[in-house]
Amino acid sequence: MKIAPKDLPALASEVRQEIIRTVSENGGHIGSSLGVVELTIAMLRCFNPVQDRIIFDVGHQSYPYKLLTDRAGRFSTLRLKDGLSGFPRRSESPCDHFNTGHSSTSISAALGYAKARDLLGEDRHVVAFIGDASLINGLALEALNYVQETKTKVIIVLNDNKHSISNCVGGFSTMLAHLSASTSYNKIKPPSRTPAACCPRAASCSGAWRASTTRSRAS
Ligand SMILES: Cc1ncc(C[n+]2csc(CCOP(=O)(O)OP(=O)(O)O)c2C)c(N)n1
Repeated sequence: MKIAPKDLPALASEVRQEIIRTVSENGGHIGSSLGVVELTIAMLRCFNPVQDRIIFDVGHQSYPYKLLTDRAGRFSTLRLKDGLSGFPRRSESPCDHFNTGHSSTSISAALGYAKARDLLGEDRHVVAFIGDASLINGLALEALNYVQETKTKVIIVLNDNKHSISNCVGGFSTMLAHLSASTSYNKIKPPSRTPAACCPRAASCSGAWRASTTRSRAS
């Protein structure tokens, strides 16, 4: 089942409530996950989380992804013994492709997955999902430099929320601020606001969420 575009705000609200409810009980990273609910929904409507490789940087922002892929029924066990991890874990789901926790590793990991895909002749997208603070560390910059060199297709989704542990500072942060205020960026922004509505792909992740929450609430 694929959720209609008009129902997506309600879905985002349900996801947020579930995260707040669970983190209030179990603790965890709340702001980073609440900040990427719509972005995660949009990603899951554009990419197939099993077939494609979505790689979260740090992974502290992956709670909406866990809920919307196959873990809504187990979400109340987040960060409990034998429960769901607070970070992506391959052992937890076929939708998690890279175990994380440290920052700035996603682009180099994505490059590895993309190279493997090309060598094996596979057809899948490889996506690094990275925050603006993680992007400016050495490992991420080296990988960025190498992406251009290899000509391998890697999609980088930058979550530029201007925050790390505190406000982001420095040249990169200023450059991104200028970019987001530029005329050319603001020309392409309005149409890109509706990717969730226009992307036809999307494994029925939002459907998986509805089905599993219904199950877990019934039991
Ligand atoms: C190597 C390493 N250094 C420091 C941290 C601690 N840390 C966790 S999240 C974070 C900031 C992440 O900020 P950003 O990439 O902008 O993501 P956001 O929280 O905004 O989603 C840091 C420094 C870490 N996980 N790994």
